[in-house]
Amino acid sequence: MRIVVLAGGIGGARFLRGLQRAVPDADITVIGNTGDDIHLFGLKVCPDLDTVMYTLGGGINEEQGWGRADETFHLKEELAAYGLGPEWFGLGDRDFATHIVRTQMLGAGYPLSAVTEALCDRWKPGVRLIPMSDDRVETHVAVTLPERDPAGAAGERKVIHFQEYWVRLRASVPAEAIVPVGAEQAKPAPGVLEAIAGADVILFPPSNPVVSVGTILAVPGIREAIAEAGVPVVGLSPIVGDAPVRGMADKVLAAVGVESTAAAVAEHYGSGLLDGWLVDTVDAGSVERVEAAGIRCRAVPLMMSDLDATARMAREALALAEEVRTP
Ligand code: FO1
Repeated sequence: MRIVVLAGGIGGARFLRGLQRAVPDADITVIGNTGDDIHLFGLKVCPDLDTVMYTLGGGINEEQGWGRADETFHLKEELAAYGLGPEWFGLGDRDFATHIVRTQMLGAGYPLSAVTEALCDRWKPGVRLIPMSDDRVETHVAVTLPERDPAGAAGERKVIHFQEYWVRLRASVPAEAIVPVGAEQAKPAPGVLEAIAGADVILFPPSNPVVSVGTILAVPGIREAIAEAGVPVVGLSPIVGDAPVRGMADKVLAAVGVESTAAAVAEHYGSGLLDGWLVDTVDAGSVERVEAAGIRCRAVPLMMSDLDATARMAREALALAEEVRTP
């Protein structure tokens, strides 16, 4: 079975581990979000691609869901000693090696998709990981700076990099606008449209529907390819009981005028894209509203508490896909 998954960071990576457990013989292609990418110390950092690669390759820091296990931060400390910022983004020594290899290969002219393939040669994630685009896309967020913020005057309106909003500000102020800079000019990376066209099923894991899955869909051609693929598209809600399971998805959902509920996220994706939607059992009351939006809906446990629980979720998603598959 050929499965295509649009994945962001931590939630997407954890779901993929359960999917691999559920269907070990499946051919899984992951289209990875690159809108979270950031250039630091002259290096290109790809948080969502690395989180998938490390999580499935066995190198992830399990508690954090990002960065490497057994990490040290000597390089970060030395850079700070020289006054070279930013200090708010925790790049570890082992992680730096990934960014140095990536940046060196990009500098030699390899596209991000080829670089990602080369990095995966080491990590062997067991899926084909393709960035959504080889072109630079970086999500920025418009905010009104909080009091006494070092980045500017209190109350000053500013557009900052997503990572600064997410990591330095901890999404503590509302996101007034979310802008995937460069998305309009970006082209799907080689293999992306082919994978979608050749899929038997397409899954939206419990990743952030705005800054992860939403950014992937913002690359011209990807949303259309999925809508026209003619195979089941099934998503799993990242919102359980009106709150994001992890992260701060509610902050960015508000920015695009979507309430933080499982049903609202399904409606946000729309029946033109989604054929099926899984909500958690606590949100069983929203099944009717999702079905009224033309999207088949089932309520099943959606907490990825361990690998078996995640594998069960993946099986439920694949079962729903067969239910909605039109001959
Ligand atoms: N997230 C944090 O909350 N704090 C960090 O210091 C941090 C550093 C970091 C370094 C490399 C990397 O690949 C990810 C990192 N993240 C950090 C997570 C990152 O902000 C998120 O994983 C995604 O961008 C959102 O899904």
